[in-house]
Amino acid sequence: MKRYCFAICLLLCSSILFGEDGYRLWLRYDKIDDPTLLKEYRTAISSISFQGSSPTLDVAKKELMNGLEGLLDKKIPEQKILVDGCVVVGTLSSPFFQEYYKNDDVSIGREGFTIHTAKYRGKNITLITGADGDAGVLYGVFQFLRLLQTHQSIAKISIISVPKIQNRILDHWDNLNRTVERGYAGASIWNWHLLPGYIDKRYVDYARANASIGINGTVLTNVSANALVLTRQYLEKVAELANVFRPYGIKVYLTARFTAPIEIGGLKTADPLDPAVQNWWKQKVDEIYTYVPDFGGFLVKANSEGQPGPQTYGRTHADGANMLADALAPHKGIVMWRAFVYDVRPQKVNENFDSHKVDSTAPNIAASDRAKQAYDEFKPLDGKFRKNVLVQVKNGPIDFQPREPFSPLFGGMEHTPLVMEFQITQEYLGQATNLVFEAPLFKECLDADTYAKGKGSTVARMIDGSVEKYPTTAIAGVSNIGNERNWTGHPFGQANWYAFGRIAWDHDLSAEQIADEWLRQTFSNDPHFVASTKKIMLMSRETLVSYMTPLGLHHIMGTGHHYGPAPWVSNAGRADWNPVYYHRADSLGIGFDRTSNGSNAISQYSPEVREQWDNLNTCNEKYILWFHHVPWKFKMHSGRTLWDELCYKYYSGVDSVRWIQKTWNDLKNYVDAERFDQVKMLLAVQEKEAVWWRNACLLYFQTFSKMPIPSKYEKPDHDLEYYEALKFPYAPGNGGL
Ligand code: GCV
Repeated sequence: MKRYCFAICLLLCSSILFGEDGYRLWLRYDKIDDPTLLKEYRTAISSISFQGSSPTLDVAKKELMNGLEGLLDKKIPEQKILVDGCVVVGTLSSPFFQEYYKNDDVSIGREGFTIHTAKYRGKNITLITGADGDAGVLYGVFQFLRLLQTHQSIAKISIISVPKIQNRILDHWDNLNRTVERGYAGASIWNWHLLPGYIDKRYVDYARANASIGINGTVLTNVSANALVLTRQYLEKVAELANVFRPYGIKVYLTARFTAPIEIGGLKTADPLDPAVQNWWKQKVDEIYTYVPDFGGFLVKANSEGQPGPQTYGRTHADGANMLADALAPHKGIVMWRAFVYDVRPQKVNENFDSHKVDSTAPNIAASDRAKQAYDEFKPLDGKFRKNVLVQVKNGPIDFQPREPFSPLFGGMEHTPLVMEFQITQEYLGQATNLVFEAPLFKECLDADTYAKGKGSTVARMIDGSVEKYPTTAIAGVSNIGNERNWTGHPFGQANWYAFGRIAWDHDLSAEQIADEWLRQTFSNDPHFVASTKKIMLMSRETLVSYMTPLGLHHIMGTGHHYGPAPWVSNAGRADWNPVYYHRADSLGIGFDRTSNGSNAISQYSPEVREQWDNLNTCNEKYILWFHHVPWKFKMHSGRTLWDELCYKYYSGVDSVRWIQKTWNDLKNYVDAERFDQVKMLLAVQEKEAVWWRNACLLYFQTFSKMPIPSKYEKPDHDLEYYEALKFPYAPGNGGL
């Protein structure tokens, strides 16, 4: 009896310990549940042989051994001599691979890898080879484990994989007090107070997860920066994190507050042309490198949303960036200088702008276009930056909206390498309650053709150095990670972290493939489960666009916290913080006229793009209200009037959420209870929020269109006043504001 109770206790404890709480992300390494495949894998993998040792090779070995032990449910021994089924792993320069490849030219760059099967000296073996920096080996190991986790055949492998972009970086908007700006997954994972003495196991798992998808850089701190992180007290903490990440091929970067020389350096100015300021930064950078010898460099938000910058001293963004670049250059560090600027300085305004006949119902709006400012400020600086400066540009011209056209800067800066900045955290995409798979959003932007150097000059090719050869290329994603047990709050938020890494490595991967591999590793390889859930993921972004901001609408969310709809807001601190500024609904129509008759933002694009979007009849309808002020009765491609189309979109968005809910419910038997219930509850919240967005927006826009919501649709269950009165004083994500 005693023994029986003990066994039950053990069973309970192990299920508590290893419950599917999401902590293991996509690196679960559970036993292969297909007996035939398990047998095949066990035959093909009998032992491993690591050629050499280094901190990176050692973590690669540990990962491979742990992974194989879990997946194959048996310990795989190390072997010194070559036997059938041996997995031989090492860098190209190791004696084994030198001899194996002899004079072959293996082009895998600095971080690439190859995996292939071969018959060598009479033995059937698998070879995983990386470039000499070692990280390639680690990436190869993770790819090999991915093949097993996604149930691929490993009988004949022939893979060469080289990242298309050099620096693949997560940007944390984490503050030193552990709040996370636009973070919805708990507190910051960096426990600054306990560092440097206490190394949370999560730091290692963070590094493993990033390395598994090829992320090789992390900006630890918020772009709205705190100079304290540059003090010795904090640099000691930063150094410890860098030590944890180094074996995983991950470099640490920091955000530089422009006025740090004043705030922590005791200087009277932060003017970038002042020699004392330049010297201060030089010494500060030298000091940082004594703590972190492979420090990556700085990310800077300057003269934007209250952050100080060179313009504060009458200097340009180039003056500011170059000063930091000069300090970093001797150490091979880089500056990522953000183009997300919309300062209060007066802007050039097209005389015709706002001249469309607005009537008295039109809200009072400023005659400017925030969508133009980044280009207007940075285009004249093209070619004026040092070689180690990259300008970091958000994917769209405004601010990570559910849908934006690509930023015109991607086609406009011929002489300056650009960093693509995506937002993984779902500030405007339902935060941590909505299931939204972002790969389609990333791909839509990267695959868009800028025509800057003729057809095929896609955004991806403009940043990856294939159109212009740049010494450095980079892509960044604003992290959605927090200290919640499952890292991202919503279990499907993990897919966006995963998708960012995979796309940063290879922007030619399809959203479908990424969803497929993430699902297989994170949940199950069951074909029915994978097919159904993949469908959910692939439709989820378009679904959200439909119930939030269809047809090119944008920036109509709640003020400050950005939670929920608030298209009626017209009293925010600046004109361009107001939703009414962006949708411009009046009795004649709705949408922001950015054509040549309007703000002329369209002029910032290449002629081929301009031609398409400038004309109301040829403009892709997904951007129509981004570029045009469209009459309510305008006939859309569907044959519906604009107003009816808007109703159709909002209603179909809600219908799709309901379809997703139903599809998920039918998958109960395929998913562990914990994550099934979590997602089910969150989908119920999402459905409510979708209905809220739909009703609030349609009721508000109806006050201008004066047209009925077609009777076939369910009626909004509240009136507009009800929605306008809703308040959310403690909505999350506002940390740092
Ligand atoms: C870090 C948006 C967000 C801000 C963020 C800013 C930026 O405006 O709402 O929270 O600040 O973008 O990217 O700098």
